[in-house]
Amino acid sequence: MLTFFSEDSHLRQARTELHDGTLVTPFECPERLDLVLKQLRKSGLGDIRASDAYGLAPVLAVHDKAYVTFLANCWKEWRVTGHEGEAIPNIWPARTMRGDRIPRSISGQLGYYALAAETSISEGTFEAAMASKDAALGAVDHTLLTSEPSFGLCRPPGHHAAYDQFGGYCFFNNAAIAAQRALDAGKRRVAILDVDFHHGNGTQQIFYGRDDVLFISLHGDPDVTFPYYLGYADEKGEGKGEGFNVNYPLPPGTSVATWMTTLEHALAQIKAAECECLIVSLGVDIFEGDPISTFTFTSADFTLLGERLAQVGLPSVFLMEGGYAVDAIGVNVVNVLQGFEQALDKSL
Ligand code: Q9C
Ligand code: ZN
Repeated sequence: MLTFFSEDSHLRQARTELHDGTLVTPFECPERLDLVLKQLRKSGLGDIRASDAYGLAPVLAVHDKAYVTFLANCWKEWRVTGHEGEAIPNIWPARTMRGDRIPRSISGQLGYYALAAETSISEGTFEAAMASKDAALGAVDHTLLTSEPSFGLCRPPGHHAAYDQFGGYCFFNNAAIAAQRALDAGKRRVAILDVDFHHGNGTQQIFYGRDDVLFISLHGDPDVTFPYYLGYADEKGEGKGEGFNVNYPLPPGTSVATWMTTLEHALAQIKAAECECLIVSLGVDIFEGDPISTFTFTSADFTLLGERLAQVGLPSVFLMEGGYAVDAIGVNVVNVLQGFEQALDKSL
C-alpha cells in the first residue's frame, strides 16, 4: 500500500494548547508524523510518496471561501496587530449574541471561525493544513486511478473542521475534501467511516443534507466527551441526506468486543447504501493508552480492524486523524494498514 505525505506537514509547530486550564505543549505534535513514517519504513508496507500540491480548488469545494482566506491570513494579522502568543480565541458569537456579523478585528474573527479554544493558530499552521489535504488528495487520486488502497498521512487532522470552522486540532476537512474529489471523478456514492475516538462533527456537518456521502461514526458519547454538541444517535441527516448520517456514540471504557459488534452494523449500512468507495477517517486514539481518550484497543486489535475493513471489498483510502499515545502511534497505524493488506492478499 502506498503512503502519500508532504514534508510541509511538519510546519505546524504550535507551542500552546489550552488543556485543563493550563497552556501545555499540544497533544497533536509533529513527532506523530515521524513515528508513523519510521514504522511505515520498518514495516515494508510500501513506498512513501511526496504528494503533489493541489492548490485551493479542492478545498473550496467543501469549505467557505472567507473561512479559507481567514486561515491563510490569520497568523500574519495576529502578529502585526501586536499579539505576543499564538492566536487563540477567547470569545464567540454565543447563543445570546449576533452570529450574522463577522467583525473586522482578528480577535473577533478568531471566535467567529473557531469551534473550540484548544487549537491555536501559529506560524506554519496554514502551510501544514495545505500539506495535509495534499496527502489526502494524493491518496484518493491513487486509489481512484488504480483501485488499490492507499494511505494519506495527513497532519494536522481534519474531521473536526466544518464548512467554516476550525478546532479539535483540525483546519481543513481532509476526508471531506477527498470524498468530494472521488465524487467529482465519477463515484456515485462514497462512504466515510470515522473510527477516531472523537465524533467527526465537521464531516457530518459538511454532508448533512446530502445523499452522495454516507457518513458513519463510532465515537465516545458526546454527552461526556469532546465535541459535546454534536454526534448523538438521533442525528440522521436532513432533507435528501436523511438516512445518510449515522452516529454510534459509545460510553467511556467501551470494550473492543462491543466496538467491533457496532462496526458490523456500520459495515452493513455501507453495503446497503451501495457505496462505491470507502474513506476511513483513521484516528488511533481508540488505543487503550491514549492520553485524552477512553476506549480500549490494544495494538493487536488494530490489525483485526484492518482485516475486517478489507472484507468490505471497496476501493479504500485511509486518512490519518487523531492518536496521541505518540510512542505507539506508528505501530497502531501500521497494524491497521498491514491487517488490511494481509486480508486482501488472502482473499485473492
Ligand atoms: N485537551 C482529534 O482527535 N480536546 N482531535 C480534548 C484535551 C480536543 C481531538 C481535551 C480533542 C480533539 C482529531
Ligand atoms: Zn480524535
